[in-house]
Amino acid sequence: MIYPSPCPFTAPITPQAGSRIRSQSCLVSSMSGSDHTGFDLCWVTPDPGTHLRTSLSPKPPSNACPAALPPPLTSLHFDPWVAAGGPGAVSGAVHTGAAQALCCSLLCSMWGRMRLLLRTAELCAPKLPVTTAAASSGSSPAVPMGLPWHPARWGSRFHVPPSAEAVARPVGICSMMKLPVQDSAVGLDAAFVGVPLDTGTSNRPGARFGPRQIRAESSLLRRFNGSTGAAPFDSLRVADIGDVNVNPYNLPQSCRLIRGAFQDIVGSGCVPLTLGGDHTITYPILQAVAERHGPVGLVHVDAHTDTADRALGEKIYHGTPFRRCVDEGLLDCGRVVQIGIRGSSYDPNPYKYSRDQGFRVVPADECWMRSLVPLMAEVRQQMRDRPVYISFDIDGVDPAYAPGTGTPEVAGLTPAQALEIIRGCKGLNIVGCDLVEVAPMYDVSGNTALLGANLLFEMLCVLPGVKTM
Ligand SMILES: [Mn+2]
Repeated sequence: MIYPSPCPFTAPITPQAGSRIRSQSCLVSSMSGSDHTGFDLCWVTPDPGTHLRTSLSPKPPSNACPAALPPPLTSLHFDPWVAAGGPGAVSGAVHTGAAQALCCSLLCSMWGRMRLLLRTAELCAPKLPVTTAAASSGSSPAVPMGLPWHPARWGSRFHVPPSAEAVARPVGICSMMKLPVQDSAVGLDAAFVGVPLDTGTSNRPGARFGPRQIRAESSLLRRFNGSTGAAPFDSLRVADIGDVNVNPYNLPQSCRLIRGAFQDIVGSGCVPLTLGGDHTITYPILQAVAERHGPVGLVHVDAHTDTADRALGEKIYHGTPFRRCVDEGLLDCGRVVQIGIRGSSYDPNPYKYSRDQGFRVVPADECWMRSLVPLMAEVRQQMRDRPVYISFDIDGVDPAYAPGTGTPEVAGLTPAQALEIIRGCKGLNIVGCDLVEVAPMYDVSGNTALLGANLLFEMLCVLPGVKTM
């Protein structure tokens, strides 16, 4: 519901501005630096189910307010669905397409006015049913322009990404596939979760921004996998559960935080699909996964084996996760395959450690100009029906396709081979997946993050229980 200009900030904004500004808004604090008035808001958009309660409500930690923000640009939108449906957690809701309106003093001074308007919004919120045609066809319901939308299931029993036939692509909170955001994995079969940590990076940093960029590019993804027929959102309850609150100043502590977060996720019976982050994060994730499932098989796609013992005296960084996993007995070593390995090395026999553990190492040059479908048939035999984890380092793919990463190596896999690998995992007992090492700033095209988003969707499509239409 769009109110006619209750404030003087009415200049139009471009459709793309919203997600970009949201991405940058992590820098903004909760308190106005000038009058120290707190606010308690939830940023919402009027599309179904995509509201974000956890990141800004209740009050986020605060320090300074940015000194100067560009001029605010938008009119106010109120979403009566959130106002009516979530007043316990959210005392009000406001959508501004522009986080310039996050200019704290502006919000603080406007808050009384907003509350008044929200009460009005609650009173006049209409109920919009999903149409019968939509429920039977799976297509999007017709939604009258200018009215708020209720959280429709788009014909499924579960959460479904909104179709761009009814909700414009740039509309909505920037969650993975614009799925609803929840603050825990309870009740979910699978969850997208970000781990924005890159303190373990050895070369170019930046993977801490991977989750945000992957989410942004994922707005292009649609609900069905047209190639395989997979219908994950008609099969599983899926949501985005936000990010692990890592400490970029303290890598060991971050590992403990990640382990704890994933103990909760897998403990609730949910399969995590993780948006990295550098590859360090797979070590604490596998600690939590193995705690529940026992030593797991591993399908590991990467340019590097990530089995170094230490660097500069440190045993934890993004070159060591699988050595640490072996040390702690987290892997069923006869059921580990490493695909796409290549590049120069410090050791004349760089795969010796892996092979001594019983891993199968498939160097990239054995994959060149071949279909990997036969390889994956062998991998399925190797994995049998026991628990398997998929860890996909985007640098396994050639830097021509995925330049946005920290340690690129030439002559890697193609995106088509990456799809063959993941689709070849269908039928395996997959208990978790990650997609790591996307560092968006080295790829102005966004293609690396777009590929990462697609690979995560493909992982979702091969999870146990996903039906084929
Ligand atoms: Mn790696």
